[in-house]
Amino acid sequence: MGIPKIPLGEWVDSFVAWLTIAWAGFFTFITNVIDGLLDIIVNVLSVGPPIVVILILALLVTYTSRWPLGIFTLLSLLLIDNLGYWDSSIQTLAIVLLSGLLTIVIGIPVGIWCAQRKTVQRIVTPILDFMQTMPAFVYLIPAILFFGIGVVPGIIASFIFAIAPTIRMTNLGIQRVPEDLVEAANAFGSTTSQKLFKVQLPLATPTIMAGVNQSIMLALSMVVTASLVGAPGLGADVYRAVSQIDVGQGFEAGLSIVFIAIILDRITQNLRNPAYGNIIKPKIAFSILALLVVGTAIVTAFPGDDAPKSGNANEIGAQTDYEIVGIEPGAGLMELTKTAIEDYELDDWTLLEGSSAAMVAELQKAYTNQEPIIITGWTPHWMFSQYDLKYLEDPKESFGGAEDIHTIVRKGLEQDLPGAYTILDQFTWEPSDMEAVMVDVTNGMDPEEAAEKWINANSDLVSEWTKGAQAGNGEAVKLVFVAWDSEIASTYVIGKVLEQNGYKVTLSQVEVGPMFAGVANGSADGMVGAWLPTTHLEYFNTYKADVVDLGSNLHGTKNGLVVPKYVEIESIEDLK
Ligand code: PBE
Repeated sequence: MGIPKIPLGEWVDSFVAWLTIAWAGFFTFITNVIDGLLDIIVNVLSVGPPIVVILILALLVTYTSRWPLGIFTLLSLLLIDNLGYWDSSIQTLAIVLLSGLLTIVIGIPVGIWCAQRKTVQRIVTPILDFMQTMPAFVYLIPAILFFGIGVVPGIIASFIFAIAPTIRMTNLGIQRVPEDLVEAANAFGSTTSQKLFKVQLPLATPTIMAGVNQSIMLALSMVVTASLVGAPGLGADVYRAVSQIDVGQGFEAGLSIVFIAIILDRITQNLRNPAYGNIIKPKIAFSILALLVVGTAIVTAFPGDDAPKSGNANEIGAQTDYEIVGIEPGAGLMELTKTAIEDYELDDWTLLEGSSAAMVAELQKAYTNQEPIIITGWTPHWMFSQYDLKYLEDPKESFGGAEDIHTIVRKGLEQDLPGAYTILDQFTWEPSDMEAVMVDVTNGMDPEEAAEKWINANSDLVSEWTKGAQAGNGEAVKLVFVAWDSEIASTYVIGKVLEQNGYKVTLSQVEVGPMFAGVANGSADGMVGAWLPTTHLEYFNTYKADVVDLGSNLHGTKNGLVVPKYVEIESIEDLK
């Protein structure tokens, strides 16, 4: 008899669920503060034409780190602007600066406290180890529930991930202050705070700054991860490039991140001893900079003509911040939504990029609080049985009509594994079948178990798929899928059926572009999630010469904008 599984995951789940509800007010407050601060930074950075900020940054780098680096800054930022990544760069810079600021404001005091009290250090050190080694992705999950999707959970996750070096190095720097200096300060009768501010901190500053520098670099390394929950900027550009296999865009956005990293690194490293500090006193230089920043912040905070968007009081727009909650940037549904935004001239609206899971979390949160929300949705999906939802009417048919989901396999599969090929070819089911699996998975059943349960309950249908197929002998079959709830269901079911027929099946979860590319280049044997003729048309056209289309496995899907029934609009036209 084994020891039953400790329900650790469930405990964490219920704790987070409790926090989400009990602390809702607190989280809203934090969200507003961070959003507000970020807005200020973005406003300051995007005041005037890009060249102004570029010149100021170049001057700042020149001042701290000599002129060659200043020229490098000038050229690299001009290149970023030329490539079209300036706006994204500002977003990224703002996110990193804000996470950096938070790590300084919170990290340095905690570090000082650790240095002063051994007990505190003993408690904080293992917490820091935990925070740094727990994969940063994990923080995103509760962060979405607490702060919604967008930039705030990204900043919080970056902050948690990045704060450790600042705390550690502050602690270390203060402890490393030579004992005799501290004793001398004691002998002169200094108070604790005199000792701290006049002796310990000044001597520890280089070490502390090294910690801050590391924290900022770590925050920058989080930008791609943060884009999974909807944080905008260069990270989102990279994520989109991966999702769509756009090598060029990936390189350009990645290069921009590298430039920004170099610039931030040099500035923070040399802040204390500016290269030209003897020409202009650091106090004067940084006072000018601070005045400039604060001045711009104040000016931009009171824009004289804050005209309401589109001139009329669009209620639903105001309530949802003119945001439509999207999914993976590469999803066909995202392209369709962009088309819809154009067709209906919804110029004020933004489509948030993130993931299907983040979208569902956001829906769940809004639904619990009965708040308005607009999401990109599709059928078959379990959310329609879990919540009272409706599609917004689409009189312009931007989202197209009902579609089929196709099975697509690699070239040569028919010759190599005729049995597996036949099963994949004969696989076909109804939306209601798919939904049954999806509901079980949502309610916490393991997808494999849910697939098995459905197969056992539908053996007649399954035997039609396997009819005439020669059984396998342990040959490997690799299926690829995207973590859309619909595709999780179909892929696990067909995977299980193949397994029951003697194949050794692996399921790989990938992004949309890689799903098609993987089958086209033969690194995967097949997939059952190609939505045609509309949603995945572009991917299909790109790869159709290198794949075999086995036709439809399900008919009657739907894409569109979805809202809870309590939201009082009926049509996409009402968003205008
Ligand atoms: N979906 C579900 C996918 C296809 C399957 C609608 C989110 C997409 O938009 O690409």
